[in-house]
Amino acid sequence: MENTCVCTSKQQSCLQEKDKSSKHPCFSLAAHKKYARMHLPVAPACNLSCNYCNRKFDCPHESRPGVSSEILSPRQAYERFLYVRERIPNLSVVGIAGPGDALADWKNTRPTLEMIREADPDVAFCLSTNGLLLPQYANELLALGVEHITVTVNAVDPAITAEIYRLINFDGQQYRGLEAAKLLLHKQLQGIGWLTRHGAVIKVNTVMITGINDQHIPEISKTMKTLGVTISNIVPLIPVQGSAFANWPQTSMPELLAMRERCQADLPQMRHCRQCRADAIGLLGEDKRLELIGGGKLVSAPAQEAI
Ligand code: CLF
Ligand code: SF4
Repeated sequence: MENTCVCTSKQQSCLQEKDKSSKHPCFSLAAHKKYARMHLPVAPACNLSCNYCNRKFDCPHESRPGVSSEILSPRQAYERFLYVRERIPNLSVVGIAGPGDALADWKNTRPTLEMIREADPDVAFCLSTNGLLLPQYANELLALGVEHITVTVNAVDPAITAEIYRLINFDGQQYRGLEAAKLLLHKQLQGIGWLTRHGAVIKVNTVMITGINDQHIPEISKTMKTLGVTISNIVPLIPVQGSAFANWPQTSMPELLAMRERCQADLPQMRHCRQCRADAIGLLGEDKRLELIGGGKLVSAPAQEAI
């Protein structure tokens, strides 16, 4: 059996999880050179304002900042999937990774996945989110067959969370400061715990921000372990022009590697993330999008009105 990245557990639940992830290029190190994923950029809206984000670009949680993406309608995304599936036989995963938040744009994410599932019962679904709406959609996600979910958790202490997010838009209201941080954290923990208990495979992304959450990351790993998270992906802060952290120091590779080593005892670490675009297609790090689709219509993801 091909196994997930680093876990060597022989427990039944873990073996089932390994099987689920055996063709997932992000959750399985062994799969990443064999199986391709495609992202469908159907979700431009977002309900948060992270201090490292400039909404002219993709969500940095699961994409490389600095490149604008085209936005597809659910129907266009479905057609793209059919087109790509014909040309990439080792396509194993369809992911929704923004360019905003997949759950904040559920009205687009859901029909996209529904149409694809109807045409293909086997392709795995994957989704990344900031987690604010996880409890709300967790049931539907599993019903649609989304078994791999990435949640960005940058802190488990609201005082630290509050330094990373400027504002949260939830249920028609805006929240700021500690109130916003507590709300986000509560929803993240609730959603992650529920999903792992119901069989989903969860990866937690953490943006390492020197001087804000860097010394706190081991605490995040410990908490995520207790919630049943499978793998951690610690990514560097990339200061993006126009964001609140534009002048913050970029996390260095040595700092990042040392932190992964430190957290490894609690959670397996992803080390092969390519911080790919919200419209990436192909093997990780070998994007086939231009070759298959051409330049496409490049547009900036619109900032959500309320933020
Ligand atoms: Fe896409 Fe993310 Fe699913 Fe992978 S990417 S939604 S888990 S299918 Fe993978 Fe790309 Fe890193 Fe993401 S290399 S940015 S971890
Ligand atoms: Fe930007 Fe929203 Fe992603 Fe935060 S969750 S980085 S605000 S797109």
